[in-house]
Amino acid sequence: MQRSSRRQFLASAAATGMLGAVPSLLGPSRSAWAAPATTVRAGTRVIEVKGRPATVFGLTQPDGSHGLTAQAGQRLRVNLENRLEEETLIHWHGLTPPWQQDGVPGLSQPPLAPGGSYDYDFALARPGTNWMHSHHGLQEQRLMAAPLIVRDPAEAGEDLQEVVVLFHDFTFRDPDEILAGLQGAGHSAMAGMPAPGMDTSGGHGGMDHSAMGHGTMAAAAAHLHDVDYDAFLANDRTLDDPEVFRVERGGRVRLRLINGATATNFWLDLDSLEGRLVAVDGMPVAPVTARRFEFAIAQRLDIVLELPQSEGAWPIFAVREGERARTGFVLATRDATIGKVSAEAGEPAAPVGLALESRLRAAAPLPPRSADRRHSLTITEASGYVWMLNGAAHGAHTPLEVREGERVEITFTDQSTMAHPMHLHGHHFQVVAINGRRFAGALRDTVLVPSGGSVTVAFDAANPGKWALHCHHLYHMAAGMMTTVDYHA
Ligand SMILES: [Cu+2]
Repeated sequence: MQRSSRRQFLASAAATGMLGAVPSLLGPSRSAWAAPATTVRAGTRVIEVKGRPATVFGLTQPDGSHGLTAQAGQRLRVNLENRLEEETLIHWHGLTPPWQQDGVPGLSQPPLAPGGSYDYDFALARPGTNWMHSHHGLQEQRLMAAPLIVRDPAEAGEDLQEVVVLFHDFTFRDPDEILAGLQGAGHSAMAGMPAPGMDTSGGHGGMDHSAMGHGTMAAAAAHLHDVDYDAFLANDRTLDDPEVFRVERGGRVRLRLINGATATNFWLDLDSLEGRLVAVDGMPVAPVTARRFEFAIAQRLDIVLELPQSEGAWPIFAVREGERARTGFVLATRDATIGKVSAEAGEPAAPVGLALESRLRAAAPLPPRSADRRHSLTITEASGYVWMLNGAAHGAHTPLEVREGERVEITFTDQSTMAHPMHLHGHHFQVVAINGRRFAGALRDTVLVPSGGSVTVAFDAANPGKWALHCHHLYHMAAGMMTTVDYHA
């Protein structure tokens, strides 16, 4: 893009209300989805964070709306335009397209050159709260991420207000410098801790495995964060100026929540309200009622609220694990007074683990069947900020062998000092064991594997292609933590 046209784009972005106060992330509902294709522009936007302007990326339709809404049973037809001065490529997280349209550079298709465009066209098999984000470099850190909501036509008549919120961890720093700092300084957050395994070839070097198999975290060695942030965002806003969704007294609300953070696990905190968790990663679960929900990187939570029959304002928070820092938004009736909400919780949030995961049960589990094939993936780290699966960084990895039609199980065993949100593309897996204890857990696409723990997932190999399987912590993925599942029809 020419510099002048970029300036015009920013000016028009400002004119259409994209500076700071976006009333809603999603445009009007698109009942006439069939034709023509929707244009989505990968471009830049200016948002305001803590009183400072910040140029970030965005995935914006020509009418200014950020993100997409579609209908299950129809086709996703998108013309993706690259309006940046660098390459990009967008992954439809939670959808199961043909693998050539999955948006992973170098695996599904080449990255999209500046000024170029790609047409995507595939069937939307199921409804769900999903998202789309860059899978190129570290662009996701600069907010190349937006909601991708697939509505269920069967729910169209329901008296249920939809509230869509994408959470993010924000930094004014250059993500490339953050990664270089992590690689150059070793694990700065781990100073004073026992050295992790130094054996880059095997994955059994030097780690103390004493916590394995006991269902406990490797608490002494585990750490929660390796990147510091300037702010945490909910639909681009902080709690200094949160988005306010107007709701009806006694109304029913479906929260569609997306953890779009690159390196932050949150606790979703309903504060004074109780909510019914009805889906994770867009896939229905037997409802779980609670006030607080573990919410790992890249996961989604669909929570139904029955609001009180009174005027009121109800803040909803996402608290960074291990810290008091939080972001959020507010539900408020028309005449309610909205007070100031602190960006700090009263006390630090606990680490995010698998307490919720172990309670989840898929509403429609996989048919019972013994595994035709079992893979194990051991997670290790090496000095210089190298993160590996089975002792190999991406590029040196061996693709996991699978044949079409098989029931496949993968056991992730985490021998590193951090938890890792593991994401499989092109499929939904069922969580079937935690630390060796079997159960018929949730169907989803991203599961957290805690330090010192193990998680087994099962899936049916019904979507042949070349699929990424990786840690969704952006810097871990960039530092090697990705392998592939590759099979043919
Ligand atoms: Cu990771």
